[in-house]
Order: sequence, then structure tokens, then C-alpha cells
Amino acid sequence: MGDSLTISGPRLMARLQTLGEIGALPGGGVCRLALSEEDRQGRERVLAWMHDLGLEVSSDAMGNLFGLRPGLEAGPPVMTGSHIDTVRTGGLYDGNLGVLAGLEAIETLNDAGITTRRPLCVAVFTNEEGARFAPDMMGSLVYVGGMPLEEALATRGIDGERVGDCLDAIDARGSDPVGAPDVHAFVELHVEQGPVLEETGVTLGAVEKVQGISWTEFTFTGTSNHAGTTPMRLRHDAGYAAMATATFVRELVTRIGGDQVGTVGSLEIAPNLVNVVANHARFTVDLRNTVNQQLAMAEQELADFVARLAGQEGIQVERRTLARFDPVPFDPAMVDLVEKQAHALGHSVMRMPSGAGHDAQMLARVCPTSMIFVPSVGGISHNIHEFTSPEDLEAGANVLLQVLLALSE
Ligand code: HGY
Ligand code: MN
Ligand code: MN
Repeated sequence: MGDSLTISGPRLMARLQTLGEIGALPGGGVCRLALSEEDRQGRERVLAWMHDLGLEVSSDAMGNLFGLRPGLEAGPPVMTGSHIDTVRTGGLYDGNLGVLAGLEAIETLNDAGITTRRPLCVAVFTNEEGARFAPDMMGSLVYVGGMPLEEALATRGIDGERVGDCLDAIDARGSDPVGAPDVHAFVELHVEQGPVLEETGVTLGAVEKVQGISWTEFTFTGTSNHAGTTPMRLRHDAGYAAMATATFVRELVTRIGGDQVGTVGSLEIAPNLVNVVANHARFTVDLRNTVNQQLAMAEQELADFVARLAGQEGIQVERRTLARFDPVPFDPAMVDLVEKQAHALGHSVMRMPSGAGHDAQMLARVCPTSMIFVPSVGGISHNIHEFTSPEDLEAGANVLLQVLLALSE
């Protein structure tokens, strides 16, 4: 059933553009931080589309949203979806594509008058990015029971606000419980956010796993002092120590090689003045690898470096783990299904890991899961110039439709 069905590319593009207007940045791109006013407006827009499509809408205590399309039979739904929160310099597609392609698949089935055997569900997971409130994938992690709800609600963001208060501020705290989902299977369409598909000239990715993620926040405390009068031997320079650590991270990941990556993406030093030795530095280190044992080795080398540096520079060190997820393999049968449906539609497809974290890695804890990737032009994402061609978006959404149909029969 539904082999000849195709989604409407223009309708999908129109929704992506409309949603992209919420939180639009002056020079292009989107800023829709989790649980912000822009997130509230984005949720409202998506909920309106869910209602327009006749879906049964619900939300849980973590603010995750669900649009359910009943099937001929009751029972656990086949689920798709993603997130609509973005980083500060987000694009049109990261997360948004997975949600809106899910709605597009539903509308295509509505137009064709097709009711699937199993129910279908489109999910919008809260705070996937983790850019404001760590860890990332927080909403889906709580949804699958991987993080206690109370712990998530008590989490303070980079602005000091609590998740629970921010959920309430945008009236997003739903009534459904979290922690024991009943999902038949989950498949997420997402932009690759890397260069592999484009460099390889392949249209689609059948994602086999998500690499391990390690986020640590370091706070260094030294002694502020006069930049001119303080001999180097008497300095306890928190700013130097932070930047020495950032340099070490680059050297470490270069030495490890393979899939190892490392990023110092946020850094603040105080008092941040030209003629004062910094007494405070707070920064984050994002380490990732597809091989957990190598990731653990990188974490250990970083810890050892910081301990040595603290002794040499005479600074105090506090550290906080913001996120730590092992690599997650996806269900081989689901990866086969994505590959098969891509081939059936005549698209080139390759098996690959995901460099980015995704809600799918959390759903994989409770049901068979995989992902469909489409190329990112220039391999860029978390950048206002993020772009994927309409043709590739359409190809990905059509494969999503066929995978959902195959899973729901
Ligand atoms: O950090 C990530 O990989 C994702 O964008 N949250
Ligand atoms: Mn994403
Ligand atoms: Mn992202």
C-alpha cells in the first residue's frame, strides 16, 4: 500500500519557511532556544498544524508534544519527529525538518485517504539542543526514563533559569506522565550536519549509530593581579589556564585521530580587562568519538592535564559533567529498512554514523530505531547558513513516508 505515494515538496518547504520565521535572525537563520518565547511560538505553530491534520494532540510533564493519528488497530504507535528548539545561530532544518516531514507524511496519507494498521505519531521533543539547558536531548531522555523528571525540572540553564520555571512560563508543562513510553518503532529524518554525504555524492544516509558525547564545564579560580607589576612566577592566571586547556584539547584530539573531535565552544573570563590577570574562567569541553573506549581515554587525558596545570599555575578547579552518553547503535533491521526504502525510490544511500546527538539515540533505548540523513551543503550546521536542497529534503521525506508505511503495516 502506498508505494506510489509521494509527499508534497512545496508544502514541506512552505512549513519550513513559516516555522523559520519564528526566531528569525536579521541576517538569516533562526534563534529559538529551548523554552524561550520563540520556542513557545514555534510550539503553538506546530500544534496548530497538528490540529489542522486532525491529530490527537497531547503533551507530557517534560513538555514533549505528540500528534497521534489513530490506526485501524489500537496499540503502540510508529513514531517519528525531532525537535524545534535551535542553537543561537541555528538554521531552518536542524530538528525542524524531522518534525515537519512527519506532518507532511501525515498530510499525504490524509489526502490519499489511507489509514495505516498501526497508529502513527509525530513527536516534538523538548530541549534537544542542550545549548541553554544541559544535557542535550533532555526531553527525549526524560521521556524514555533516562533522567528523572524532577532532576530535569530542577536543572538550571546558562542564564540561571530553571527548566521547570521556564516550562511553566511558556505554559508547556503537559499532564501526561513520562518514563514508560510505549512505541512500536521510531525513525527520525535529520540533516546530516556534516560533510560526508555531500563529499561522497550520496543523497541519503541510513544511520547506523550515534557517537559518544562528553560535555564538561570547568571553572578555574586564580588570583587577579596587575598585568604590569606581577612577575610571571607569582601569577595564578585562570585565563591563561583556560586557554592552555583549549589548546591541549586540540592537540589531544589531533593525536587520537580517527573520529575523535573536541570543542571548547563557550568561554568566559573575568574580570576580562586588558590590564588585569584573570582570576576566573568558566568554559566547556565537548569531546566525542564513535568508540567509547577512545572517548574515555580522551576524558582521562584531559582530566590529568587539568590536574597538572592546576598545580603548576596554583589555581582551583571545579568541574561539572553536563552530558555523558555512550555511543548508541541503531537496530540493524531498521537501518536495513531505511536503506531498502531509499533504494526502492531510486536514491543513492550509504550507511554512516551520526556525529551529532539526536532524540533518536534516546528512543533507541525503548524501541527499534534508526535515522535518515539528507546532505548539508558545505557540511555546515549550527550556522545560519545551514542549507539542504529542496530535492534532497523531498527525497528524505519520501523515504520517511515509505519507512513509516512499512513499519505501520
Ligand atoms: O549537540 C548535539 O550534537 C545536538 O545538536 N544537540
Ligand atoms: Mn538536531
Ligand atoms: Mn543541533
